[in-house]
Amino acid sequence: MSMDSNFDPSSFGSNWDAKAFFKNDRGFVADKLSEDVKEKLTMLGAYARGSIIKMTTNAGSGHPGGSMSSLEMYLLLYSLAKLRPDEPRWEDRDRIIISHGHTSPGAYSALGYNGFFNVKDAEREFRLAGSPFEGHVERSVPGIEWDSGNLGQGLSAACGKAVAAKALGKSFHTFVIMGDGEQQKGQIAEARRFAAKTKLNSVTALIDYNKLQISGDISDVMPQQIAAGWRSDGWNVVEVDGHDLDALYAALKTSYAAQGTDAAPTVIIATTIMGKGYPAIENDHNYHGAALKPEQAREAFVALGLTADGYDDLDKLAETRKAGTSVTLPAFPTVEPKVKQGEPRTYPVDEKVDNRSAWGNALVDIGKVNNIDKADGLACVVYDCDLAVSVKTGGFAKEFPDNFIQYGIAEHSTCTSAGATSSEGVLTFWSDFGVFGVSETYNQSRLNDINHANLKIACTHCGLDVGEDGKTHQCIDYFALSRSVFGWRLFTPADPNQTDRIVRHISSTYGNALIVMGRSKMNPISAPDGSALFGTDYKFQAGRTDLIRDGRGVTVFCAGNVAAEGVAAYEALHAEGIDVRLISSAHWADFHEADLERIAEFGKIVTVEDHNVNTGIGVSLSSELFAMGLSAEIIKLGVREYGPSGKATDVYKLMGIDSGAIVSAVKTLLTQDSTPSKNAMASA
Ligand SMILES: Cc1ncc(C[n+]2csc(CCOP(=O)(O)OP(=O)(O)O)c2C)c(N)n1
Repeated sequence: MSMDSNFDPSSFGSNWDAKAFFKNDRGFVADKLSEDVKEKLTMLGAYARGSIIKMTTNAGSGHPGGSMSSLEMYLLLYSLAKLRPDEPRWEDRDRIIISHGHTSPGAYSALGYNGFFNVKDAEREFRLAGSPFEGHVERSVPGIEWDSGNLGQGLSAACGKAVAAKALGKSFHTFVIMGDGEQQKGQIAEARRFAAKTKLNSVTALIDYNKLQISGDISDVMPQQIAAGWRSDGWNVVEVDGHDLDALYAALKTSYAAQGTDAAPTVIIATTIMGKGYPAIENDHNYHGAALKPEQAREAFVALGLTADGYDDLDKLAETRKAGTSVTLPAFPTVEPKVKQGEPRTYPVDEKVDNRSAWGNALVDIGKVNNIDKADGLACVVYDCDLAVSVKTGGFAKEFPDNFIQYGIAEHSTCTSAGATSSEGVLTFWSDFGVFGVSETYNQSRLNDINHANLKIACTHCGLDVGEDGKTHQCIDYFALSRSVFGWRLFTPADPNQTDRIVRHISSTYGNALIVMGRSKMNPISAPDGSALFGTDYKFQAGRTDLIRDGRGVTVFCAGNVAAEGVAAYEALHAEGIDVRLISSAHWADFHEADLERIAEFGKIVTVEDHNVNTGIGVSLSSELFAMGLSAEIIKLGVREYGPSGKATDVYKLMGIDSGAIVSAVKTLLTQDSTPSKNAMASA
């Protein structure tokens, strides 16, 4: 381990090296902690507490209280779990998920003193703009597995990792550490039921039971029966003193050894003291999230027995911090599954099919062509939240029951678990209705994005096309929400054939992706010659728009479900001798310049979307045209209020996004005396 001037190796014995010292004990192999190991962990505890204080005092902010109460858990895990400090992303390592991400100083100290990096770097740069040592744990720091800070998601992530281990045939164990106030989050209950149901005993949960949270005593803020809650959901509950190394070790070892047996998963509820180690702040909730002043920090060093000459380098840390960050760390590597797309299916134009069936069929094809049910096949799972019949993953479930995961009505946890599974190199899908798979789980998708997951979410019942379910079920914000998370790619197929191609495309390209579909059956869109437009010769091109019909005067620009309305409008206008240009967009990346020019060529555009008109494609297109210096008159057709219950065709009509509304908008633009766009003048 890299020593530095403020870490006094003489107190550990000559030539002491954490990496070498703990190496043979990793994997909780010893029956109990040896005196030597215990002594070293105790000493590391003092140093690590000193570093927690240095980090937070130097930054002038952060969370010392919980970091100090969780510390023995961090030390035991980072010292004795199956990890390689020199090879922190070794694929068979145990996974340690920190759910209460604000205790990052605790994790960074324990990792630093185990030789994952130089703890001095974290002391100097904690919370400094540009440093990897962020306020909440970040995966670029060696040893950290999952960015967190949004409380309540860690257990779900741990479950997702455990699902991945099973799918990949790996035997790593996953630990997750949580706060006790955090137990108030409902998502944790979703995850623990899932873990209990699936006997996920490759997960060990730990709770830092310091009985305090930001606003004070956890039982005043929100009374809860933590142990009883876990027990009633079927977990094995072990209660220990969280500062007693022997007791904690015994609990961890027993749970670790239970992996693969018939035992229920274990939660270790560790009673601790917030601010443990500096009596002046112990059990004081004010230090949940407040840094000590330098003079308090100095007092704390003395209380911790850290009095070696030169130990107090707070002034030097403050000085060097001014120079800015100097630590750069490689990004967490992504694990990309190698997926075969299989042969596309083409649905004939005279056969009514729904996009969701096309999705379900493509999914089965992908399962088959990649041998996902064979030992040497691709690791692949599909998550469901009690909607397989409607979202058309039932065929997959029947064909591949072992690859199908029923998570119940627990979308928040499912979203996080599925994201975590995908991050381990497992081809992972989750299918749900739009309101649950997009609108309800925005924050979980955001955290998956921050973690560079590779989750494929297929949402049906998007827009107003939800059958007769009405406004509560109409997801009209998929564009706005998915565009608000930087990494998510949004796909809006126009018909079943394009759905098929896009499912194959997203399966075989890395990154989070959302494909949105309506519910209704439709005839696949035809080319002018009557063949399927997205048929055998069609190749999906990411980031490009599709010319459905060419014409002049006005461009009708649509996305997804409403492309068919665009075709109907084109035909009605054509019958009256008006030929418009009809373009649809199936992938919402930044527009290609040539596409923008083609859309704006006539200076008159009607945009049509089955989405909130205030935050959808119309406004997005307008701003991109403006940025390119292109001007056009635009009529935006879209959803302007929550829609009523009814058949999609009737609801579209009532809400003004059907073919009739498109025809009227085109005629309005054609009768208006308008200034042509710059581009139109140039091409005239
Ligand atoms: C979902 C969510 N809500 C609120 C917060 C703000 N927050 C950060 S820490 C915290 C209290 C956590 O209490 P506890 O789990 O007991 O941790 P400890 O105080 O022991 O560190 C809150 C409310 C958050 N990070 N995430």
